Amino acid sequence: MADLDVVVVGAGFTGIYAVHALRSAGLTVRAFEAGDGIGGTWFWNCYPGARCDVESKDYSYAFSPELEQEWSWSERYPAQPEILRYLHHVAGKFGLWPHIQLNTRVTAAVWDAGPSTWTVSTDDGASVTARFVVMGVGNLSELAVPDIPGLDTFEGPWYHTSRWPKEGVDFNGKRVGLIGTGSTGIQVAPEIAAVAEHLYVFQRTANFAVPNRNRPWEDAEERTFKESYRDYREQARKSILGVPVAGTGKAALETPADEREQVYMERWKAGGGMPFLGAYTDVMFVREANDTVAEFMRDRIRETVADSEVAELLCPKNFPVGAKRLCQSDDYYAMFNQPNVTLVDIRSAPVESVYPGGLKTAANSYELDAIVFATGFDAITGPLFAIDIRGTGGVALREAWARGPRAYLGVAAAGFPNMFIVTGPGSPGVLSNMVLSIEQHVEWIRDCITHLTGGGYATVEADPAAQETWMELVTEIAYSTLFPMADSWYVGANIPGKPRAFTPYVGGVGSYRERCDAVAAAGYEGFTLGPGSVSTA
Ligand code: NA7
Repeated sequence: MADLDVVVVGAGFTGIYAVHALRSAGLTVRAFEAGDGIGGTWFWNCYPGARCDVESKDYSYAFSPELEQEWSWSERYPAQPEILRYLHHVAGKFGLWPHIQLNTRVTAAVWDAGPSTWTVSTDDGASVTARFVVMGVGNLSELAVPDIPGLDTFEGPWYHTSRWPKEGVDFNGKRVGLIGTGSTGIQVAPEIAAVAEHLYVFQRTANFAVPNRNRPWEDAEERTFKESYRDYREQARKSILGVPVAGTGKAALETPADEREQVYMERWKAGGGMPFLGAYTDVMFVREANDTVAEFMRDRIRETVADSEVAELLCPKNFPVGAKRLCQSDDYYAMFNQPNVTLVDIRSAPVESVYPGGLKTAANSYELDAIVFATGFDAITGPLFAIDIRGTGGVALREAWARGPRAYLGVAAAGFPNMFIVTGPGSPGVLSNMVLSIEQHVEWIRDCITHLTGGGYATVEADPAAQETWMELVTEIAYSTLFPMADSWYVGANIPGKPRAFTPYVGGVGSYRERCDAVAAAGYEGFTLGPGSVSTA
């Protein structure tokens, strides 16, 4: 006997849809959410300038044509508050609030083979049992703050962008140090520079950033687009990254340089990152082809930033475009022309310590009133390891994955029956349009549970051999591309001591969906289904 059919961990895009989809399939469900609001990533990352780098028409649920038609996005790229409003609308429209428990952090999930249930414990001291657990913990929810000597002595406030005070921060007249120049740092920097007396940007690695060309979404444009939304979603489902991208169909290296330059310039003027990665067939496969994009982007930096030394320091040189998340900003590079902004190279002169009045690098000291860490996350595995997950025989997930994460189809780990991971390692997840991938996973999980219940099965577990074969395929595809060729959170390089592993499936969300569907059609090939049934209260 179990209290519930399914416990969902998290109430971001995954948890919200999982509650709806699983309840619609007749299951009893409860989602636990650590925050005091829904939204997951978009609840926590409320720093100024936070904005999605996938267009709003793509970064939205496709499961309900009615929702799709009734909701209006105001901008091409949605800002964090608007995404939250959207998720609130979804939760209200589909009656999900009663099934989401806020302010409750899941601390442990333990499999009990006897009754075939999970016991899920929460930080309020309570626990529930469930037939299934769906991990919707997000890939970027376990924040990383560098261990800098003396940080505890700093007299001013310091912030991590993903735990931004809800009431906001007033940097007016302040000297602010920003550490981190990834997607987040590049978004928050111009916002701080607009008000601060001085902004010091401490850069360890320069990143590529392309313009958003963000703009309001006009009513007429929206109306026309929405007429063919269904067809558009279908194209997205069959695409590589989960967003339809028009490529030239040609190889960059077989295209005359002037023609290539024209294609890149058109894409630069149109804005967005994915059109660059998909412009030519060889961009993410051949370094020399990728270099043509990289050099184009470096030229744009050089023509934007007035001080040539600063411009050169801002030019990424050591990794292919796209191997780190391609950042997007309309004003980051131009910001360095402001007199109140200084770029500090902490690659050549690393940060040594923080002292009460500021920060010291190997070359200089900087008097600061506040420090902002945009230093990212212990990605993908961090949020799962933060929960004491124990599968068959009491084995901890963090032990099972000590040498790197493994999951069959990126959705289920051998040794952890009846536990599903949404957009986990081995799935397109973080290298795709997350909302599209989340929906695909949730629907696959719903269908799997329905199949089990209907077929008189109590358990489903990934076979170790199928899992190994899958992860080998994931690795083989990854290493035929340039995606793993950077020290990024994609490979865990940002966390000291973390085993290096590139686990996203980069073969395309279309082919991934086909593989998942084929596994289901073959009676969940590669999974062992255990007989029995578990009743719920
Ligand atoms: P990222 O992309 O992991 O960026 C983190 C940044 O912080 C990056 O520039 C890092 O430099 C820098 N960093 C991290 N640790 C340190 C230390 N110890 N010292 C100096 N600099 C450091 O995180 P974001 O939040 O920007 O973006 C995460 C994802 O959110 C993004 O990819 C999108 O998918 C949305 P490094 O490059 O490691 O040298």
